[in-house]
Amino acid sequence: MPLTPHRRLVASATLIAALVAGFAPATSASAAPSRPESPARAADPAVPAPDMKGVVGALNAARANGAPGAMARFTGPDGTRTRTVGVRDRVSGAPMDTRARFRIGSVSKTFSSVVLLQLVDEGRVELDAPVNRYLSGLLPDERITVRHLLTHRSGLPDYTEKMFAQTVPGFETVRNRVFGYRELVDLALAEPRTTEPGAAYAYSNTNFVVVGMLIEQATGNPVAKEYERRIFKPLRLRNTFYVHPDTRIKGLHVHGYLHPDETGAPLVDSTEQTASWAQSAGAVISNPADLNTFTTALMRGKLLSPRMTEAMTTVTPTDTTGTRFYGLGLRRYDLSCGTQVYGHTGTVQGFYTYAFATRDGRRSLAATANTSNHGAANTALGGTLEAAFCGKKPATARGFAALPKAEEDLPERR
Ligand code: REX
Repeated sequence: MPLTPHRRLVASATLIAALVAGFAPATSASAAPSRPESPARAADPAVPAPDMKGVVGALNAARANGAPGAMARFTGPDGTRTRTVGVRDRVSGAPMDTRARFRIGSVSKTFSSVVLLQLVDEGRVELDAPVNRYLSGLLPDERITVRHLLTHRSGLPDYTEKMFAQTVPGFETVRNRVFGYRELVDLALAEPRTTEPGAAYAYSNTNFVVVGMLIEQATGNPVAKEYERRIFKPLRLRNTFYVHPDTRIKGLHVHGYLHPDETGAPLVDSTEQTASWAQSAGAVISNPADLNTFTTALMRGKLLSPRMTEAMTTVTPTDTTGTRFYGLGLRRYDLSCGTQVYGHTGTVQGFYTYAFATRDGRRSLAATANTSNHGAANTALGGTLEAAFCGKKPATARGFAALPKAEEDLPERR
C-alpha cells in the first residue's frame, strides 16, 4: 500500500529530528559565537559558504533602521549558524535570543497551504474546483477556485487595507478582538474586488482566511488541530503554536514593537494580541529553529506528495523585477547569485520575518526583526538572504542599496 502523505511524514519525522539534532545548539553571541557551530564536515565547493559577517551587517542595518533587535539562524551542509543583535525586550534589556518565539505573520500561509494541499493529496479537496462547491454561497463569484486563493489570484480584496489604514488606532481596535472567519470575509466583500478571478496576482489576506474555512470544512476540525497533527507534531516543532485567540506568547519570546505612522512617536509594544484579524493568514507563533526545520522538510518533500510539492513550487511573477514569484502559499526569490529560495515573508504588528530554503532543502534561513510598519527595517532584514545563500560578494558589490525593496514597500501592496 502506498504511504499517505501523513504516514510518510510520520516515518520521516525521526529522520528530520535526527538531522536537526545533529546541528550544533544555537548560540546567542553576535559576531563571535561562544561554542563550536558545526559538526566537522567537508565543505561542498558547489555551495557558497554563508557570509555571516554579511548576515550580521543586515541585522545591524535592520537595527539602524528602527528595529530594537534582530536575529538569523542558518542551516547548511556545514551545520547551523546563529547571529543576534540588539534586544528582544526594550524594558528589561534582554538580548535577542535565537531560541525565543515570535509571531511569524504570513509565514503562516505556507503552513495553511501545506494542510490544504495534504487534503488535496487525500482527495478531499480539488485544486481547480470552485470554492463555493465546499463553502456554498460564501463567495460572490462561482469562478473563484481553490487554486486562485492559494496563488492570490481570486480578486478578493484585502480587508486589512482599511483595518490598518491608520496603523496604531487600527491595531488597538483589533488587538483584543475575536473575529469569526465569516466576519473577515464580510469585511473584505464590502470592498470592490481587485481583479477578475485568475486574471492577476493581488496579495490578499482574505484568500488565506478562506483557506482556513476550507480546512475546517473538509476536516471538521479547527485549523489549530490540523496544523498540530499534520505539521507541528510530526516535525516535532516544539516552539510552534497556534493559540488564537489567546493573546500571549508563552515561554521565552521576543517582544514586538510597532512603529506608529507619526515620525518620532514612541514605539508601541504589540506583543500581546489575539491576532484574530490574521488567523489562518498569519497567526502562527514559532522560533528560528522550527522555521528552519519546516522549510527544510517542505523542500525535501517530507510534507507533501511529489505532485503537490511540484504544484506548490510552480510559480508566476508577482512584480516586474524578475526576481519575485509566488506558487501556492509560497514565495520564490531569485537571488543575485542565481540561487532560488522558497519560503515566505511575514509582517504582523511588531515583527518582520523571512523563512526560506533552497529547493533541495540543504540550506535554510530564518530571520526576524522585532518591529514593523517600517519598511526600511524589513528591506534591511531581507539582506540576510543574499548574505546567507550567496556568500561573500565581490568587493564591487553595492550591498543593501542594490536589494529589491521588501514586499510591503512595493507599490502593488499598498
Ligand atoms: C498587516 C498590517 C500586514 C501590519 C499584513 N500581514 O497583511 C500579513 C503578512 C499577515 O504577513 N503579509 C506580509 C502593519 C506582507 C507578507 O506576506 O510578507 N501595517 C504593520 C500597518 C500599515 O498597519 N498601516 O506593519 O505592522
